[in-house]
Amino acid sequence: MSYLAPESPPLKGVPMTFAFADPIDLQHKLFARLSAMFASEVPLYDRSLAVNELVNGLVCELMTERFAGLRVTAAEVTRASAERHGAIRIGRPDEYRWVARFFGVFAMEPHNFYSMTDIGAKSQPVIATAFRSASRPEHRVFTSLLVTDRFDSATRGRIENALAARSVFSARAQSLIERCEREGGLSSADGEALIAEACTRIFKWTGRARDYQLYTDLCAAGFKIAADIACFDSHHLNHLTPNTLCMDLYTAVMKRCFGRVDAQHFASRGCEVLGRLAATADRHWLRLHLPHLPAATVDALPIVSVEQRGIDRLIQKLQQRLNAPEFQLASLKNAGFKDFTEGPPGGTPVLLRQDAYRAVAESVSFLEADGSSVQGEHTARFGEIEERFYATTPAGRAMYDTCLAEAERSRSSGSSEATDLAAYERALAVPFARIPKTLEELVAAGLVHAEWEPTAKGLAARGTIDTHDFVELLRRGLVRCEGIRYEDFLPLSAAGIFASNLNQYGTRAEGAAPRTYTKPDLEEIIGRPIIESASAYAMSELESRQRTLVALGLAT
Ligand code: OOG
Ligand code: NI
Repeated sequence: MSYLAPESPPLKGVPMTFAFADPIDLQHKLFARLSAMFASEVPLYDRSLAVNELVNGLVCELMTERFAGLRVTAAEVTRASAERHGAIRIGRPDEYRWVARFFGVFAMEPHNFYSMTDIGAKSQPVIATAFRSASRPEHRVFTSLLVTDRFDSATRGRIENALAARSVFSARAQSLIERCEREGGLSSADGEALIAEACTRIFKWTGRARDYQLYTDLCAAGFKIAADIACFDSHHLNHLTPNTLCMDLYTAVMKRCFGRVDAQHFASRGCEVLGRLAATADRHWLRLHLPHLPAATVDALPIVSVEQRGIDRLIQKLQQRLNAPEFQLASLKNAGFKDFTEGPPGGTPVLLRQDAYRAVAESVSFLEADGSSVQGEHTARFGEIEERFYATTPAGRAMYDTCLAEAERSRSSGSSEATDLAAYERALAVPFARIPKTLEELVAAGLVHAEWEPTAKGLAARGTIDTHDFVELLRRGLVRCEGIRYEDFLPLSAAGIFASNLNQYGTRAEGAAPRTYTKPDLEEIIGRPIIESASAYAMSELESRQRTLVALGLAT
């Protein structure tokens, strides 16, 4: 797909009209290439993609049993599995601005300001935003910036010194970005050239670092995150996180692949998880997880109850597939899987759930100032997975935060869930019981955002409707709604992930007077405004309500 540049000024030597590549197409190419790059760098990631696609395929198969007449093609499973987010950590503000300009070429704008500096025990010396498209958010990159004033002045000086030496964006990459900004787009060839810069230089893991002494000093002082940034010479991807259609099944499969649970234990967990999904997945679940399915198609599908036999058969099929050599992850170097999933418990469809296999030690060659090199190891890159649910309203978010805090409190009061998954899930379910489990209830309680539209029945009743209340309109079948998917991040979940793979719970500020960073500080560094996604979700809901009222003759 391509479109003509709007009123491009005729440039010398450039044809009067020329086609720019569609930035969203370029974005898909960029992420497919980055994923291939990361898969060749990290064997476990490559295998986890295969696990994810296998699990997603099985979930879709379950859905074809639950929704009579539903068909999901292999290509659709691949597409649902290809959505992903990345995470990178940047050292200098000027580098950060280049990264923002780079993502601008791919129609990815900064969304939300996250400060990890003030979140209690889990704090890290970074601030961040996430780059994604506002309207087609299939790929995102959580991009952190190290804030060096959190360190004592000697350490700060050493970090800044190390960072000053590197240049991650080549002159070629810079000029392609400048051309895109100047001309309003890039040709396919230039887009390809910039993607090549990304995959061969900017985000590539080189296995090379500098200054072993600084590296070991930073790690010993508890600043692993700073070591991960300051001693390396690229913005290497920390992780690339695919999207799962069923978190609990994915984690169960991964634990089996790592040899942490045996086939029998897996079978019972698998049946439990699939049984729960088979019993609860409604049309909203389907639209949320497979958004390419048109609403009218989904509405026309009769829901049938799936028998236990059907579930057992699916799990048996999965077990057979998992015997293939490519799923024997225990034979690869690994550090196992996290014990528990971050976020709400399964079946509470708000925000997002995340989990991960732990970071593996990778060998690194440190180049010293005298030209010699030292062999070392670095443990930072891990394998995250996520499942996305509905965007909360401010009231929903407050309730989520309260539930999570309560869950944390009961966890730290020493109950026995250390490694017992069943006990952990029971304990987590208690505080979260007050969050409803279906979209209709969540919407009625004002906890999540939805997009509204009139039904045929509503349009037929135009002129006779006596209420503006959407919950009542919904009850009467005059309108329908679809939950808005949460496309952003959660600092506490992120902090849990940082903590588990840095093997370090958090870091204290040691700077004399560490400042508080705000959104305008990061906007100044980036040179463009950061979009507040909470307002964007609220605005889409409001606009859909207004359109619906007009269509029903209740507003003009
Ligand atoms: C980023 C952590 C944030 C997430 O999924 O919440 C993140 C990092 O580890 O650099 O990726
Ligand atoms: Ni992540």
